[in-house]
Amino acid sequence: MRKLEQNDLNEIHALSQKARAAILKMTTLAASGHPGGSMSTIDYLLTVLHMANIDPSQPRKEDRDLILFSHGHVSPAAYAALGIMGYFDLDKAIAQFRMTGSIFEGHVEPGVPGIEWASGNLGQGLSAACGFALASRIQKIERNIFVLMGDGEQQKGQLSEARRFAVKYNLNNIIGFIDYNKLQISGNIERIMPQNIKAEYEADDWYVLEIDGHDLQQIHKAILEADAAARPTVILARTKMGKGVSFMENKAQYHGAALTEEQLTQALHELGFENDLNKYKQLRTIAELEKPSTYPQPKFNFDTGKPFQYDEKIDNRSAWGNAIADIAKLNPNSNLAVLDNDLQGSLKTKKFEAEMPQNFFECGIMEHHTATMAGAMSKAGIQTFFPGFGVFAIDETYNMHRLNDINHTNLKIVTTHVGLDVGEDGKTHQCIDYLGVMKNLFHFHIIIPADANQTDHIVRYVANQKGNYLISMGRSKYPQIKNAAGEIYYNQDYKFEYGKADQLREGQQAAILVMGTMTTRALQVADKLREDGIELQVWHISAPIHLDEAALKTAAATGTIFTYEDHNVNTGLGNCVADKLVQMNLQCKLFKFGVEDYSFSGKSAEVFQKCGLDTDSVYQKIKELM
Ligand SMILES: Cc1ncc(C[n+]2csc(CCOP(=O)(O)OP(=O)(O)O)c2C)c(N)n1
Repeated sequence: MRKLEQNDLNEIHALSQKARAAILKMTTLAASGHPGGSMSTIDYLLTVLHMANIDPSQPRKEDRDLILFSHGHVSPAAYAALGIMGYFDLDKAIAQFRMTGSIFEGHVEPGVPGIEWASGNLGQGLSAACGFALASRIQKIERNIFVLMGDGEQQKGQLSEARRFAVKYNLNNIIGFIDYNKLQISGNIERIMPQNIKAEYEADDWYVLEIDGHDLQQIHKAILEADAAARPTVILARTKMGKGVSFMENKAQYHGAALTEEQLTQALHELGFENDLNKYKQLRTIAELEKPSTYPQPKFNFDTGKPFQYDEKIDNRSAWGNAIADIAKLNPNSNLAVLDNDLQGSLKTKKFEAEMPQNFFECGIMEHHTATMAGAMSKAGIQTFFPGFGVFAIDETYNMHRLNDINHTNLKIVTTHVGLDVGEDGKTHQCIDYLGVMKNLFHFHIIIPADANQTDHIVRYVANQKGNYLISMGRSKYPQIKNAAGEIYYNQDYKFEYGKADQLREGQQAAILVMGTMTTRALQVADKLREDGIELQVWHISAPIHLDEAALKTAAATGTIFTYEDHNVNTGLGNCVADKLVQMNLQCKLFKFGVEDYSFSGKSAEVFQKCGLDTDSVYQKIKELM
């Protein structure tokens, strides 16, 4: 950490006044934004930028310290400070703030040089810091990770999850700052939600320093102390919202309100500047938008070995556990990690832990934290697998994955217990919306393996992919899928291709489209109908949001498509197929068999029967419809 002299502090003081002027100008120009918290944050932000190991001319240099903004609404402070440090032209940031198409968005985005992580959904930054810290440890990069947070933000529960994690795994290179201005949108933090922030961090065994957040000497000293501390440290910086402009100070209304042009003139005068807003108005009309800064992409090059082949009845989750352990064995000391939320036995990750104990992280029942942390680790270049039951790793954590997706992470989510196939746990544990929920995230690939053999191929395939992937599977043991000749379909010669549908049976009278472990049932239905002389095509759709057009054409040419799934019938495979049929202008009848309400707690076979989704019911329905 760079030590500063008095003349450095004097310079930072002058720069912070300039930054305050920039914050006010950009928010007035955009007629929106968050000047209040930006002005309380700016003194310690500029001090951090002067002390950290960073180089504005190489914003993504490998061993840089990382500075994360958890309270992404202080984007004016971020842009003002980074512009002043030379990451980009400050005038452009002022002129382009919140302009449509500009990188200087309302909440921080990694398209801006110097920004590491998009935020705006409060409460997630500390988890992201943990993810970057774990990644640095695995990659053997020594660095500090600063994370800047609000005080109102401390009300979010995910922060307490992150605090515990940071202490459990000794993430001593995390230095948190809390902008303790005592105000949030609707007024005083004590009135909105009483909380003893200091005591909470101390109770979780953090090292806590409390300082005057506008006193540069105190800030400097606290950062040095935090750097030397053998524990994760948080600096509670007592500040004033709107600091530096008399009529803005300690006024909650300036949390999220820009000054009028008259107010701006007065405020700039107090700060010692002229109002030159007209210059920026002009720049805004002729602005050539800054191009987004690129973020280093990881290169995954794991030895993925040889696929296992299963002949017996086995569950997909065991196949996933075996495959990931095999990859770990073949790639010791690599950038591969697996996380857990107290479900290791069910999720079959014990073999992975035995192979790679240092890269297995037990995160407790803290899924929100884990989802964000996993995203950050993956962005930093660790091939991160986040396994969980569908209801926890998808439904519970959807918003974290949404922010991960916005951050262009490389996350690999592996969910088990999707569909009705969860044993007797009942409706709370039946994730019947995994596809409907996750297909909203534009950069996710969704893969639903048919059996254990295909699961093995898919896990090995995904291990070398960039970007976000979801692999979803049920709980039970199923026989391995066979072709019409009775041979294993997904054998060792099979090659998984994302988006390619697998034709498992031929037929001309109709087609059944199915995904995941429902494939076994669909084959039973088709084989029974064949005995009655009704010949159905059976297609396994492993990538329902990237449907195979050729397969759909062939299926539609029969005149009738049945979709068969243990997913919510309104948002699942049937709807993906319906959409695509219309887009491709294919005409045929479409019948959707799926889950029509929250279901029952019982033995899988009985649950399927009660929902009308067992093979006998579907066989009967198809016979009636043909
Ligand atoms: C999860 C979440 N809930 C609500 C909001 C809306 N919101 C934006 S800022 C804010 C208040 C934050 O207060 P604080 O952390 O004290 O920041 P300051 O007012 O000091 O800038 C709220 C509720 C949000 N961005 N994220």
